[in-house]
Amino acid sequence: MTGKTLYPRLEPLLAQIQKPIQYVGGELNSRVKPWDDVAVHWALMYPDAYEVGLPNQGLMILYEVLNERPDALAERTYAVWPDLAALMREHGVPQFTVDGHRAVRDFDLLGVSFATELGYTNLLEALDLAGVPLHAVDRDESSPVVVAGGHAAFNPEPVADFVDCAVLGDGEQVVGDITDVVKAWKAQGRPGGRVELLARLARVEGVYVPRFYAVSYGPDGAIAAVQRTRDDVPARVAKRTVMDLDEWPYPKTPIVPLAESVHERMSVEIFRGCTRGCRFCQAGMITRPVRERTITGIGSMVEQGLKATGYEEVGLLSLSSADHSEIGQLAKELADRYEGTNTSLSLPSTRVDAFNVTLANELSRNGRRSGLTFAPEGGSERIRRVINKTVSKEDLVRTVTTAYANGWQQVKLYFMCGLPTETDEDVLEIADLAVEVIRAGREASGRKDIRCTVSIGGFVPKPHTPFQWAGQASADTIDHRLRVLRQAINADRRVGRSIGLRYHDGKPGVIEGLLSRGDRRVGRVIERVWRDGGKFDGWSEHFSYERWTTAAAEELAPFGVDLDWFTTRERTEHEVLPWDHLDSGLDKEWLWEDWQEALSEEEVADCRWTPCYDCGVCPTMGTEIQIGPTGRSLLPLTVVGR
Ligand code: B12
Ligand code: SF4
Repeated sequence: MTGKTLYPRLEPLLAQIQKPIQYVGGELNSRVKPWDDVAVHWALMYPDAYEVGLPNQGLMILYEVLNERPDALAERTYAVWPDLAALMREHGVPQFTVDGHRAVRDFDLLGVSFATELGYTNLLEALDLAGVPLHAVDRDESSPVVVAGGHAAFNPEPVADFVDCAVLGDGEQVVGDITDVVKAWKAQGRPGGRVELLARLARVEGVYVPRFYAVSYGPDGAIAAVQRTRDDVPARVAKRTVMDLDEWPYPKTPIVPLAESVHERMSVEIFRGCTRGCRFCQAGMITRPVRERTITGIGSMVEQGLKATGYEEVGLLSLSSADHSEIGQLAKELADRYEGTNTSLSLPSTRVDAFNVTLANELSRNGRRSGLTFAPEGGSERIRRVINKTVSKEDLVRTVTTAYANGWQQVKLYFMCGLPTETDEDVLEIADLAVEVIRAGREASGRKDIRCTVSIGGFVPKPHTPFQWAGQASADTIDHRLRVLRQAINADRRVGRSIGLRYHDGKPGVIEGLLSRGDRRVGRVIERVWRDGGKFDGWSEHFSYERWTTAAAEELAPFGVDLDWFTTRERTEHEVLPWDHLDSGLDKEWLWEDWQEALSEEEVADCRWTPCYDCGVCPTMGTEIQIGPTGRSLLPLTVVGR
């Protein structure tokens, strides 16, 4: 019987593993609906451990949207740690959902959220544990339709062999459309089998079915063409965009994790999209245009969410939260409303801007002023012009100093290393900056115990950004620059001991680069790595660079390409990119111009406040920038439990 609980078989295994709590389900606000009451069953997977996957905002939204439908149910599944996976294989227990502990292979659909490409091997592991054939073409009607979504799905080509569909863009509406198609096909007695179902899904806006598109390659190894193999599917697949966020106030009842997780607070997304135009930022590019939630909408989500969860901290999230047109008023009114209660408010990392310190001060009225995070991203003013994140050194030091003077003890600064055109000197300026920040901060605050943490990530060029043509810096280059930076920071011990340096070596970034800009040929590398034992590639203790380089060398050789070809090679203007048939709305010509402007260190403005500069998104997608101020207010205030 499908949909039956596996818990009696799973429970004895839980006693033998670490952190069993993550597999038991039953969290506050989680749901288990009766299997036979609904027509369509979704399993939703975040392909990483529970502690990372549970707080994922995207899946939490889809879980609720689907479970609100009377004709559908959705349950969650996460990547299983190797200790339990081994026992599951030994005892024949398949991949299961944590809600009803039902077998994933019993569901009609398996939706997988790819926020990062490093989750690909975990998809293969889950499919194998589930007893679902790895390759989409080998699946029959008894297997769920595997649907990829999330930002990485904007280039799903490396996993094209393993997924049945990829969904581009916002998921709130499209999951409903997919549910309708599956429901109708089942009610009609499954006409035409799996292929007909996939053909119907391929006609849903935003849904890409890779098997209906054939890729050919030229003698230089680059793609010659991507052509559809059926007339009834679109030549290019366009992304979905939800235009009125107030109509989608999800999650209304966020799930509260049972075990420790990376994000133990409630999150309210205050707007979606970003037009700041940071050239490295895929999230900003593919989620255009900006769509704000109104201040009243945010107020009621905060209130309802706190009531539903019992959380005492609310994060006001977006890609650049201080840019909400009414953020000042919002911060003040929320701080007023929750003053004297246990509820604290926070913003995620912000741009370097004195206004943001004022905002953080306002929001922290109820809490401690422990840490503030800024993301200048580039060490020198020159490189910040290249990436279009312009802030002068003086402004940066002034802003951070203001934070220390206002009682913040710890400031975290995010940077990237390996950016296009970068030299050692650009990276060494990070050390100068950090030293100056500490010196000025000590002076302004009169304290010696202030700290600055410099956190550095290797830059990975991403599809649908102006840097999609860039050659990625090699692991050796990254490691060399990090080494000279560390030496420079440690050069002056009196200041250096107040500066923390956090970084990863350059190797995982190279593999992320392969998976980000790869094409279908990279699928063989992923499969080989998984067969050789690779999984949890986002975790340094599980990641093996050698496993990836060996697999890449062997699996790509027959095609005459290699790891460098996909990563450190700069692309030419007219090369067919693996994702050209997937439409994020951005004009390829505009992206190229922006890439050229990056190289000549020219900046581009934010179209929220300046005239449209024709990136292409709004006319192509029928969307528009949607910002306030609305002039509305959060008032009247509700007094909440003091
Ligand atoms: C903005 C952002 C943040 C912001 C805000 C988070 C937020 N809004 O949820 C802040 C700064 C707070 C943040 C913090 C952290 N983040 Co963060 N964050 C992001 C980022 C850039 C975008 C997330 C986002 O906008 N979410 C908004 C939701 C609504 O959008 P969404 O998830 O894309 O989902 C929509 C669609 O994509 C689609 N969709 C998604 N999945 C699916 C699946 C199907 C089947 C379908 C049909 C549709 C669909 O529908 C959804 C609704 O429209 C992602 C990278 C990325 N590419 O997604 C990293 C990312 C998720 N973060 C990451 C990390 C590590 C963190 C931190 C742990 C960092 C830290 N050490 O503190 C914390 C923890 C926060 C947490 N886990 O909740 C990692 C996760 C790594 C992993 N192993 O999976 C990512 C992938 C970045 C990275 N490459 O490393 N983050
Ligand atoms: S089309 Fe114009 S207004 Fe719309 S996101 Fe692009 S630049 Fe901005």
